[in-house]
Amino acid sequence: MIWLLWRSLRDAVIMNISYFDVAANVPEGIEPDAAVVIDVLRATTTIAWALNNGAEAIQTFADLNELRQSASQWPESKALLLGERGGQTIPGFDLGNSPIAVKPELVAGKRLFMSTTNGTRSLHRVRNVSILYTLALPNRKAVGERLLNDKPDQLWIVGSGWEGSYSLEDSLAAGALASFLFEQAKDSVDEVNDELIAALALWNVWQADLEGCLRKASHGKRLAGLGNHDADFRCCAELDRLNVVPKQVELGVLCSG
Ligand code: 3SL
Repeated sequence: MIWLLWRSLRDAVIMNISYFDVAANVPEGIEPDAAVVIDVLRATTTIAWALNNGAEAIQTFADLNELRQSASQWPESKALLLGERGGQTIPGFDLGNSPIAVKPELVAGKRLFMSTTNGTRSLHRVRNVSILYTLALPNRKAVGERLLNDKPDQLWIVGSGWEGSYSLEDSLAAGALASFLFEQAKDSVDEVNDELIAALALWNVWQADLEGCLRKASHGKRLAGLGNHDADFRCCAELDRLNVVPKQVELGVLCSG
């Protein structure tokens, strides 16, 4: 009887979802119960694939000197430096920020020390939230299912954008996640802000052509201008392919959890 009462109370909890398109728009002075950070092109897609392919953990940094200092304390054979500035591999780093480069034979068992232009900034902004995941289109369902299980009262979805500006692709993925949560548990979720309603509308328009949306986005055009990124676009647009849930396990450290 008590068990049934507890279960119905638990199921009645409403997950209040807000979307913030860039780190600068995340409110100051309050914390949600859970946050999900998105950088579809390409940091959180790379994180999902690296953990899926056996990386031990991904440690993220905004500052390159701090990154090099931390990596130097790790056994060299177990560390890889990964990242980009302006979409290009950072000089001296092992890998750029491409999800197709984090192959199992390179990353399995390794700690990846990562810095990117925008994605790591958003992660840094919500690093104190007690449940923190990263999401891309390939692991949308896996993260969605985890959230349905966690049942946070307040959930913030945080996009990365480009240098402080809105990005179409992160908002598309925010809409993809929200749409999944509404489909699975429509009486237990609620949209708190207009940004989330707009993200859902964007998802409804583009869900049949995800790669088209990524290519239309200004950062998609920027990447295409840097050279052939066809394989990256295909990989970043692949919905629900991976079962991995990147979770922050200590400040700045993401593991498959
Ligand atoms: O801005 C970021 O964090 C990156 O994902 C950008 S890029 O796609 O690697 O250029």
